[in-house]
Amino acid sequence: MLAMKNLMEPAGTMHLAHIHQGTCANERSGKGGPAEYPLKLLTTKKNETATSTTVVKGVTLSQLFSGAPKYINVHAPRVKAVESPSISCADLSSDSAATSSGGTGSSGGGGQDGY
Ligand SMILES: [Cu+2]
Repeated sequence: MLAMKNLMEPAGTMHLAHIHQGTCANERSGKGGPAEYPLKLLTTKKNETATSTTVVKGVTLSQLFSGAPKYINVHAPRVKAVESPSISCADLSSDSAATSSGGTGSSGGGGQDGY
């Protein structure tokens, strides 16, 4: 689940959000990686928050938090049919995972990742 707050904009504003390849540092320098997994649109509510819950298919939580770097990117409101700039970014790394410590191997089997 993705939660945003203090969005200074009218209620009903919609934001695209994706999991991208790369890091937030890449994104800030204008070299963000391509979107890898789309997340549900975020729509701002009257209290300036927005949340969305997306089930990302075909990948486990541990796979998202390991391997090649990825980051969650929330975009500014879309103006045209192009990707708008990032307004919020969070790196997905094993350091930030709320899961228990573990090895780096991923066996491809069905994990028991908590969510
Ligand atoms: Cu994106």
